[in-house]
This record gives sequence, structure tokens and C-alpha cells, in this order.
Amino acid sequence: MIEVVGVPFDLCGRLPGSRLGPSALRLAGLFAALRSLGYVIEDRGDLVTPDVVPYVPPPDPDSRPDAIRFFAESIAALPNIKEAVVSILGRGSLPLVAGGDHSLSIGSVAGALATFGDDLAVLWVDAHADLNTPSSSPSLNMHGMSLAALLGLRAEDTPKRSEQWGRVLDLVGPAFVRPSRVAWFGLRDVDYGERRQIREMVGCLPVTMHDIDRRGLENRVAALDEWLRKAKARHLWISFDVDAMDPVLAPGTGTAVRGGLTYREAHLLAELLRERLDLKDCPYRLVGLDIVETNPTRDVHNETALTAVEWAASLFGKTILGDR
Ligand SMILES: [Mn+2]
Repeated sequence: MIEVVGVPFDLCGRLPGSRLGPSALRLAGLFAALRSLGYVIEDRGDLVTPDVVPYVPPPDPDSRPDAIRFFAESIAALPNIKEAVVSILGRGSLPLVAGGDHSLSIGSVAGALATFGDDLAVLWVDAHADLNTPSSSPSLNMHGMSLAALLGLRAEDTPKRSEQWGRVLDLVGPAFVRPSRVAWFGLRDVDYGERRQIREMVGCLPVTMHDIDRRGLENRVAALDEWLRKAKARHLWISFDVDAMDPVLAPGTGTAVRGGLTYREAHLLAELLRERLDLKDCPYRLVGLDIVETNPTRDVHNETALTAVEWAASLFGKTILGDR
């Protein structure tokens, strides 16, 4: 059974609009797609609704605020997301968390950590590494800090930002994701501080677009599978940021970067992951999925949500000849 929870929260993204993402995914036929594969799927509704529309000021390179943007709203929303995931996992169901900006994954994956401890591997399908801390983040938007929070990364910072970051880490812990249990797929826009961080993370697996171009997608999924087996975590959480896909295919997102996964690459990734998950000897199982950063205000005819729904269908077992 799959339980869908919508998180229409977008205050920690670059642009407002992904608060409409859960509705866009529902309207794109998420439920029909998964039901047709034989799953029982329940809609748990939407969790939090921001009651403000943020003013996004033009970037000012000379002044950086001494606080995480929309910290109060975020720190109020995250425990609800975490609790929802804990209770869905407690019922033995698979949570599908529909966002919303990527900061929600701090809450969703924290729910998995609370349930499975650090016996958890995380696959971050994203153009970005999301490894900034408040001290390295140029924008102070928390959607670029989610993995840093889940890893429990500490950083030297101003007293105010340190206090805020400490509260985020308190919400995630005591168990954090181990650096050797993080993989990315589709990376192509990585900040300076994040590159350094990745180099320090012994055992992690960053699969960049360069790697995919060079070695081939099937080869990189095989490497991912091998890595997952070595990482020895029995539970896998996939966090799917729609900006992993090329903006030609998925324009409806706030941080589009050219050169992403094509339609066929994205689907092959999902299908190959499903093939491996279905193997009798597969030592890990899929325990949860985020689909984040779908922003209908940037989209054309809801294409991005439609593509994300089709991607999820492939991940949950849809094949062309449908022999299951
Ligand atoms: Mn992201």
C-alpha cells in the first residue's frame, strides 16, 4: 500500500509556486497510474499550507541575511512531515511525499531515520547536491540544505544561523544518514562548498551527467546497485527532484538547469531500479519516495507533473509490455 501525503510548502525554494505541486501531481493522474499497477493507494491529503506569498527580492551580492529564509515557517512545518512519514511507515505502507520545495525532505527522510535508524540509504535524483549549510549557502534557501541537514553536517557560522541550524539538526537526529549511504543521480550544478563536501564524504556515490554521458546510464545504475549492496543498508529512500530532468522535458520547476536527464534516460533509470528491487536476492527495499519542486507557475500544460507521474509509474513497475 502506498500512502500519498501532499506538502504544499514552497517558502524555502527559490521561487514560490511549488505549493501547487501536490495538486498538479494529483491532476496529472498519480492515483490512477499507481492503481492500474495493482497498488492500493490512499490520499492522506495535504499537510501544511503556507499562508503567505513570499516577496522574492532581487539578489543583492553585498548583503546576505543573518538567518535562514522563512526559518520559522519551516521549523513549524517539518515536524508534521516527519510525523506523517513515521505513522505511514508504522502502518507498513510506503509514503509518497508530494511537494513542495526540497526542504520538505528534511522532514520526510527524518521520519525514515526515526523508523529505521541509520540503516537507510538515500538516492538523491537531482541536478543539485543540496549539501549547503547556512554558512555555505549563497541564497539561504533551505531547499539547498536538505542533504546537509540529513547528514548532520555542522558548520562554523554566526550565532543566529548556528542556533537555527542546530534546531534543524535536532529535528533530524539522533540518527543521521551516513555519508557512505548517500548517492546522487543527475548532478550538474554543484556549488564550490558542496564539491569540497562531496570529496570529504568517504564512500558516497555522486553520479553526474558527465558520468552518465560517458559511461552510459545502464552502467551507472549497475554501479549504483553495486554501491547499495556495499553500503549494506536494507532500506532505500528516493528523493526525486524534478529538476533532475532536462528543462525541455520538465520546465515547471524553480531551479531549471540545462543538460538534464532526457525522458528516455529518466524512465530507463526508474525501470532499471525497479528491475533490481524486484530481484529475489536484492538486499535493500524501497521504503519511501519524495517527488519535489514541481512548480506549475513555471510549467507548460502541466507537463512536468505528467512526466513525474509517468516516472513514478515506471519506478513502481510499469513496463511497456506489462507482464507483471
Ligand atoms: Mn533538490
